[in-house]
Amino acid sequence: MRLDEAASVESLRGLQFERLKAVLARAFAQVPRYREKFAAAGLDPGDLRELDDLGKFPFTTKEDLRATYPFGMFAVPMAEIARIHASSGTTGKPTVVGYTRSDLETWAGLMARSIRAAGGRPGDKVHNAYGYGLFTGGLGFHYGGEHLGAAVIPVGGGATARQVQLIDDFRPDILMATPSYALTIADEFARQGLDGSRCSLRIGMFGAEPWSEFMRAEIEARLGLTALDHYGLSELIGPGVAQECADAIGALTIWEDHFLPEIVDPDSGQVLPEGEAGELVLTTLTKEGMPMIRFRTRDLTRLLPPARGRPMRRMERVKGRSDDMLIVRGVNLFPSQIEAVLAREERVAPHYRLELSRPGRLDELAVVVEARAETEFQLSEEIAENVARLIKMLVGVTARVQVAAPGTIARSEGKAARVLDLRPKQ
Ligand code: DLL
Repeated sequence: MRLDEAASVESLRGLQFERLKAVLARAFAQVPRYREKFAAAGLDPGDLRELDDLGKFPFTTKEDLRATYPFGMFAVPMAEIARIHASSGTTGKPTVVGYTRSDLETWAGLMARSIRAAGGRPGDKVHNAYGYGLFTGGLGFHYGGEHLGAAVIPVGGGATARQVQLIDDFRPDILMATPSYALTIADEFARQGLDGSRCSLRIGMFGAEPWSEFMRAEIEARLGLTALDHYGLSELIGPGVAQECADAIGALTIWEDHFLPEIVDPDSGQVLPEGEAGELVLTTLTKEGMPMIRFRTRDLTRLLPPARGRPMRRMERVKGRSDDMLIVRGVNLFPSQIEAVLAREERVAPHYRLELSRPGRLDELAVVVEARAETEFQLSEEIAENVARLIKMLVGVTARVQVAAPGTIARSEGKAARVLDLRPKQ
């Protein structure tokens, strides 16, 4: 059964239930790890009598993938696996994911749907600056563009001067990149003496890392395009889970016919009522190669009602990951909160670095932020004081702020690394 976009909520829930029953049965029958975990919880797939029963089933975490490394979560024989991707974890072994041929088709279809929802059309030229290789971003967007009937330019990440030259010469309509790399490209336009805001790009599809309205405004102004958010993760499929649609800006529509979302309390794991903020938990409804049951994403967001005339719920922009949360002298802090504060000081650019140290007994937070090119150097002290005051007032932590010269903070070519935690490990 397929679902058209204007289907009712009831038919969507019906489809989800049918698919969920099948995926639980497949996971139980084919993956020993699921069988053991279900059994330990005293459950089998027959205990799913309605959608809400999913909450009784155990979570899957990165730990499960690590314990079964590399292929233990696959639900089909290797002969049926058509592609393997991996994401480099910050600790230990990478996370490995496998796709059947039919999974690859589903994925391309979801990416084509995302590009169309962003305003892309067959015949558009897309400049794909997501990294190709084991990372899911490059190939995920690539096949989605082809599936839609667009002309895909497989540039990949890096060699930024050449990216600008290609955009200038090939005149693409859509840019696909991490938001931090889109800013790096915008800077390179300026460095080459070109006006990025007059380039050919119409739409940007940005994701793979948290970003903010501040960055959206900056990217839109400097590249003259509409910047839309795209969310996904390797364990579930890669990119292709949720897309901010051009006609429903402000939240991302979750492709709920393929992924079932829940929001849980990150500490207790309790399912939270709709609308409350917490950790996103996702279940794949159609993946064959590697079904994921109640995967703890660690991403913090909330579920919102569907946009008018659509059945699929939306999610708020991801504010950060529960494991990215910094605790500075007991105060919880997300890098995105600092980014939001920087938006209030117009003399600084959205390039920053947070450095945490503990010279004595207490944590110290240093915020290094870049001045805009037109900011006068003599003002840096005054700007630093103002930013420190705003951080204290709005976030509640004391920070030492340093305003650096334009272009001095390392630029990203993929996912930005903005936090340097130099505190001794406990
Ligand atoms: O980053 C897949 C992807 C590629 C998504 C290209 C969007 C565009 P991973 O490398 O496994 O997969 O990283 C997944 O990145 O759990 C989030 O923490 C973060 N993330 C992804 N998209 C967003 C977003 C890809 N739009 C992890 N906003 C996820 C905030 C995001 N964080």
